[in-house]
Amino acid sequence: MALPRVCFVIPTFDEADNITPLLAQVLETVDKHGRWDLNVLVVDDESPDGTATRVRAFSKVDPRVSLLSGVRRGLGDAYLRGFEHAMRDIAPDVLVQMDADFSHAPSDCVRLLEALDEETDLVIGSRYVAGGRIDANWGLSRRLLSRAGNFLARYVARLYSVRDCTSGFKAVRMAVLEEVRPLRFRLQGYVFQVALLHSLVVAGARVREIPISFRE
Ligand SMILES: Nc1nc2c(ncn2[C@@H]2O[C@H](COP(=O)(O)OP(=O)(O)O)[C@@H](O)[C@H]2O)c(=O)[nH]1
Ligand SMILES: [Mg+2]
Repeated sequence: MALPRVCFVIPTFDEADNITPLLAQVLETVDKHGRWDLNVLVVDDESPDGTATRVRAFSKVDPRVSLLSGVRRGLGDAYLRGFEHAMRDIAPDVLVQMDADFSHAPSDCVRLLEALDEETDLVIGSRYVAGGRIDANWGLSRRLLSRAGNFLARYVARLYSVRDCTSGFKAVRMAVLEEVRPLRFRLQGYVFQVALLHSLVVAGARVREIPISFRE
């Protein structure tokens, strides 16, 4: 039987120092399990620090990594371009969102994928369930913003049952993402995550959260 095809969509802006070690670690840790047919799409918005050059160099050595370059129109726009491109060119069974700056640990990738079982359509890497952590470097204002965003999402957008509505570390079944296509909202960071989650929940996605360690 063919392995489930997974595509990581990783947005980058000025991540030249992070992207090579991040790609290497994600590929290594996921490959070790041999349970997924892995692909990575980096969505870079003409980062002035030359992130794209690093990604191109990596993809010459490992063609499972590819690059989508575009003009900078915010994080939400980068994700949507990435999702559409991945669906068209890679046609994965599962799509994963992950940051490039090591906020999301490559060592958490396997648990994220494993949690996407038969009863689950969307796995959220969550800072706000038991066992979830945020490192001490995350300043008070960032913590408050994150808490406030989650409060609004949970009680205003009626996503009560989800603890971390603004997480950018998720694995979603393509079949469910297809249900909510085409996504048209062009929103920034946190709000994009809430809008995407809201669409998926309204479409009937069965959600599960797993604890992660979030690093600044
Ligand atoms: N393609 C693209 N990536 C972005 C943009 N802004 C941020 N990113 C990337 O998105 C991820 C999360 O961004 P970051 O600034 O760390 O968000 P924060 O951790 O919530 O402050 C990182 O991998 C960034 O490099 C953007 O405008 N375009
Ligand atoms: Mg970050």
